[in-house]
Amino acid sequence: MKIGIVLYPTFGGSGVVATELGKALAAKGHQVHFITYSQPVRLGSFRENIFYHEVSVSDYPLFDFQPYETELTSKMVDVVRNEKLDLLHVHYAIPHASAAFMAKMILRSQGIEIPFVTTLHGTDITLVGKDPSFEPVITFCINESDAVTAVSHSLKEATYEHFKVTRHIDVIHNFIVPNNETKEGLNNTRLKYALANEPILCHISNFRKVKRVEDVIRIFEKVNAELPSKLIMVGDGPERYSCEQLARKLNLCDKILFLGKLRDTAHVLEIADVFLLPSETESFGLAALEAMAQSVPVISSNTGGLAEVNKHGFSGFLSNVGDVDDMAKNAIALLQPDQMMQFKENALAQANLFSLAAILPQYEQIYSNLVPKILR
Ligand code: GMT
Repeated sequence: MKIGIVLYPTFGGSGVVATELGKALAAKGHQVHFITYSQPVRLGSFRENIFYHEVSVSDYPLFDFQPYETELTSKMVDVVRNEKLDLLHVHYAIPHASAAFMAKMILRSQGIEIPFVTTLHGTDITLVGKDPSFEPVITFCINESDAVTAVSHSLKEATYEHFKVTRHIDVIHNFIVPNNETKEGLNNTRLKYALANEPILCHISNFRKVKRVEDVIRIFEKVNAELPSKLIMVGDGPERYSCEQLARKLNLCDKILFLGKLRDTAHVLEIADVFLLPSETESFGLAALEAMAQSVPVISSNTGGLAEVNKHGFSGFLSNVGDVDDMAKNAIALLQPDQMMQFKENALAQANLFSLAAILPQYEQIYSNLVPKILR
């Protein structure tokens, strides 16, 4: 099948899922055309069956705001027509689903029928999408998509709750990509970041308000007071500065490392003992799943879809949003030597439920329902 994938190319979870999905589809023999404004962070090097079409946004002086959605729509029309795509799969509703609808209508006027699948990732519904100014467009595009998927049951429910959506939504969870690298030299790397007996706590995000990164520091302060440890912070965003200031104020600078953005987080996770994700809302929590896939148990809030990923008392613990005391208490409990190995094993077992092998056929099934003649 020839599939166009429209995505945000950044470090955000929706871009990661879309890119890894495209790579996996290409490895299975589908032809995949990524359409976005810069090269997706996780795309990596040259691979068979993968094509990348860049949307360039013109800088015409008349516009105070460049019309990205229009340029994206034109690029979708061009790629569908010239590469003879069978289907478009757009990740994140705004503005990808509305651009896909417009592209579909333009192509129909030219005698080309193209179905499009919309995957809802979270903030397009829970934060941005709830803004009343977006509501009519989002509702319309979801209802007009040929298929819609949400990354958790919780997100599906939130979509029905906040929008006048009447159509069916399939739930397809985020997934992990198998990592076959050997973990040689792990102890040496670990010793560069922490003393032999010091646990390493870790947080990875885009440092937006929704991630409650200051809670990460507060939790760490409490854990460190009882169990001397280290905290590794990965990522960057609007809240990083205030977070660094808090670390200085609490006199924890020699205990907390801010590494900034990393393309590949697996190597950091390999040396971590606990992953902290105290988000205000989280439709799924791909970062938590990626941690568990490296055998790192998760201390998280119990919001959104996190309970579908992190199992309380098994792969980690869940607490109410903002309850840093409970999160610290739970982190200390699972860092006890008699508990830690079990939680690490459980975390990996839980992550394996979301394997690529289990999730990929669910997307392929949706595609084949829309483009039956290709697969049958
Ligand atoms: O986490 C973010 O802020 C990025 C955001 C995105 O859209 O790129 O992530 C969302 O999509 C991920 C992939 O489906 C989910 O795993 C994240 O939970 C979700 N983020 C939120 O709901 C805050």
